[in-house]
Amino acid sequence: MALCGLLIIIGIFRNGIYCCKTPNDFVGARSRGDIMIGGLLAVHGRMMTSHKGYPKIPVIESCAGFEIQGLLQMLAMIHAIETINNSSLIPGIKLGYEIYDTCSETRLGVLATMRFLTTFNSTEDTLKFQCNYTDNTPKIKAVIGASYSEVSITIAKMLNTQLIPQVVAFPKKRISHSSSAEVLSDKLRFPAFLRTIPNDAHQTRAMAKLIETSGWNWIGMIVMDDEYGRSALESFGTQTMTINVCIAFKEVIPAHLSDSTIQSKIDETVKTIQQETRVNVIVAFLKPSLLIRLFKKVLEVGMQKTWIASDSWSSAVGISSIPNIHRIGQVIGFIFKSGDTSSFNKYLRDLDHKQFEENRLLDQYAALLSDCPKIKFNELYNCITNYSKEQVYNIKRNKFKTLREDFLSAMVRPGVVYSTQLAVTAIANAIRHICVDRNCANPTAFAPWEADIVPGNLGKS
Ligand SMILES: *[C@@H]1O[C@H](CO)[C@@H](O)[C@H](O)[C@H]1NC(C)=O
Ligand SMILES: *[C@@H]1O[C@H](CO)[C@@H](O)[C@H](O)[C@H]1NC(C)=O
Ligand SMILES: *[C@@H]1O[C@H](CO)[C@@H](O)[C@H](O)[C@H]1NC(C)=O
Ligand SMILES: *[C@@H]1O[C@H](CO)[C@@H](O)[C@H](O)[C@H]1NC(C)=O
Ligand SMILES: CC(=O)N[C@H]1CO[C@H](CO)[C@@H](O)[C@@H]1O
Repeated sequence: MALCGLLIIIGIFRNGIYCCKTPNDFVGARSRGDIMIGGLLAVHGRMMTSHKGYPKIPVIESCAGFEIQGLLQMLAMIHAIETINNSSLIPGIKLGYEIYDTCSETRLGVLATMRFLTTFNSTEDTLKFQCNYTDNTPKIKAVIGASYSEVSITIAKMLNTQLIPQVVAFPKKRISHSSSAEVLSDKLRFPAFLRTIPNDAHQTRAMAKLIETSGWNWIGMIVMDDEYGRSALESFGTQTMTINVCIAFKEVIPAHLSDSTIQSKIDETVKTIQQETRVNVIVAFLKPSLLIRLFKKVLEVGMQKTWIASDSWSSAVGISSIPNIHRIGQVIGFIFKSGDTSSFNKYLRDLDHKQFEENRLLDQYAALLSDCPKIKFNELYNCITNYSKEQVYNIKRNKFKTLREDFLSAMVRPGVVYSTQLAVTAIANAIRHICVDRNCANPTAFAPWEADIVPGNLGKS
């Protein structure tokens, strides 16, 4: 599909960007198996039409804003499935997967779900209308996703038509929809729904507990201006209401790196910290790239504080490698409890495009990487997510040599990996249970609704 690159350039001047020519172009990653698991992940931040507000014609366009965390979650899902295949958990059965990128949009989530509901192995994607789906065999037996709750809720309603189990691993939040996430806990409306989330409230509660037991009663808070930061602000505010703590300042820093006011906002924040001399403890919910800039300024003015790190930066290599970083004072980091992710890290180190039957998302990443010859991780990160690079879509596999496994490893958030592993394991255990007395190599051996998925050991911070 080298032609596609050309089409894109022409496309920009015409109606938009379409690189999904056949339904299979829409698949993010696939490996065939006896039992297929669907995945709906946000590997891009948005669709191209989002600039212009709304789509004008009903086609699937390319997506923009590549998200490394989404890619890593996809790899974690694949790794977990391969691990189960290689183990003796479900003897004689190969689990397969079909993963789609929702580009963080409901519309693509719905389209992918329509495909999940089509009949297994049908050559044309036929979606059957029936009065009784008891014996139906759709393409997949269970779905992992979606990342955003508004997408999850919509697809949950579609999957419910056949009572297909859905497990959400590590959802992302948009603040305006934060309450809707609770809706999904409603078993009556969402009977086949399960989550393996370390709820964010666990983290803010743990922080509040630390602050209370340490007797710190003046603290400051810095968050970024997105759903992650704002929901932390809200949740932390609620947690501290019951304890004797005063939040002296709440600074909000723009989340988008293209925002030209970031540096002045950071300078202002550092000034506020200097002026609030009573405050020695600062809680920060920011992404690593913003903290790097903040800490450089803190080092410049030379002050020492106690910093409480959220999961977004507590294990970021880019921060711990800032020269003289120890001079900022003490850092206490929180991460979500996670199982052993060393096997995933090893998997990343040995990653190779060729090992995959079909993985467009990894190919896209490799293509973006080849255009970003940056050394420093945060520069590489910015370059890859940079919106101007969105033109890369269908590219020739194996054309690009490196996957920068070191960079991928540095970006791993153990909580995301762990909850994805839990989601896959919960599904696999339900399948194992069913397959004890049936020949599951036959896809009609059981219907999705028969899988009784129960949560395993859920993570907490
Ligand atoms: C599964 O086994 C294959 C073949 O032995 C190996 O190449 C692969 O790395 C294994 N995958 C995992 C996740 O253990
Ligand atoms: C699914 O389709 C493939 C290719 O058409 C075929 O080889 C395979 O046997 C089919 N599987 C089932 C279970 O029908
Ligand atoms: C639905 O189909 C199943 C299997 O064919 C059958 O056992 C069941 O009685 C049907 N239910 C209704 C309400 O028709
Ligand atoms: C994004 O790309 C544009 C054009 O290639 C460049 O000018 C800009 O500096 C880049 N932004 C980031 C954050 O890397
Ligand atoms: C037992 C079995 O089928 N194992 C397979 C699981 O999946 C991986 C990756 O797709 C294969 O390499 C294994 O052979």
